[in-house]
Amino acid sequence: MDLAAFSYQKFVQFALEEIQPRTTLSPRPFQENLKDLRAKDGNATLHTLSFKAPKIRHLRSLSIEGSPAMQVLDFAAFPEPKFDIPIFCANFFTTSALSIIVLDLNPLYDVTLQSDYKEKFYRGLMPLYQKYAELLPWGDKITSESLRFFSPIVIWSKFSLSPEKHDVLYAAFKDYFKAWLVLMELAVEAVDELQTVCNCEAQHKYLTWRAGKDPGHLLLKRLIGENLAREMIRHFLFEGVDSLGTKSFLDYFPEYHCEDGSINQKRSIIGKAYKTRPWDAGGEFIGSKST
Ligand code: BLA
Repeated sequence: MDLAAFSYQKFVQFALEEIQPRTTLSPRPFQENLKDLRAKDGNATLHTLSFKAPKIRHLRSLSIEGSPAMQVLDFAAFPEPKFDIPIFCANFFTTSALSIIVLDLNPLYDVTLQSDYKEKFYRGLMPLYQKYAELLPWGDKITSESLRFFSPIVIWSKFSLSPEKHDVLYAAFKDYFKAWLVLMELAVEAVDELQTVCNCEAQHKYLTWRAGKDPGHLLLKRLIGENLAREMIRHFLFEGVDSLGTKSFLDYFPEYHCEDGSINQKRSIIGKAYKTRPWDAGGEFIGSKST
């Protein structure tokens, strides 16, 4: 597919139009130097948007329109910690040869361990994933480190983009975002202060993981340079990583500890991967790892 005619902008447009009647979005100020950027190669452009709302701590979007043919969307919505709603996550990396797709309502709590959280948010949403199971099939091996941040409805897929696939992905994005909006609208504030503390830590753990290990970092560094990429990651994409909690990457993920005290550069330490979808149609975890 010719990527020149293709863009993720309409995904972002849809999300903003859909959310506006449902809450009050206000722009969230962020560093001037992270606003719309041009990559060092002079070709790719980066577009950023950032908002907050009463139940949403941070709704932000980074889209990259690149050359040679590359399109990226990293769109996420992080709830206020008083609400235990999942994190909306649309993460699409597309070149003319391959698209790598993660679309999910990322759980705050590991659903393989906390079945109450899974029941609360995902049981009713299983038909949503089933709608796309065949059209956007499991994208082969995914590390167990990433999997623990995914829900039973995750769309994890890899394919070479065609106009048909693009339409399916757009439909899936719309459905998933609408489903997330319903959860957001229904959410009631935690009455228990301890619940808020737990939600806050869970979100901080997620931000710490992605600020430390997101697979896009290398390319981002290549596009805008090491320093700006670091600022983009910590002050924009995963903003909150330095303020929502005080634990460090190694506090949450001690298995990455190197003898000299540094963080192991590898993305996966456990070295296990899920080659097939590890949940059944009802959302039960059925495992089946491969190394
Ligand atoms: C690849 N991005 C990936 C992969 C995943 C994700 C699973 C496949 C490689 C892997 O399994 O590690 C996304 N991983 C996630 C998400 C979570 C997670 C969303 O654990 C959530 C918990 N991606 C971006 C941006 C860029 C980008 C901004 O968000 C580029 C600027 C690129 N993603 C990107 C690239 C790859 C990738 C280049 C392939 C790189 C590789 O596999 O090493």
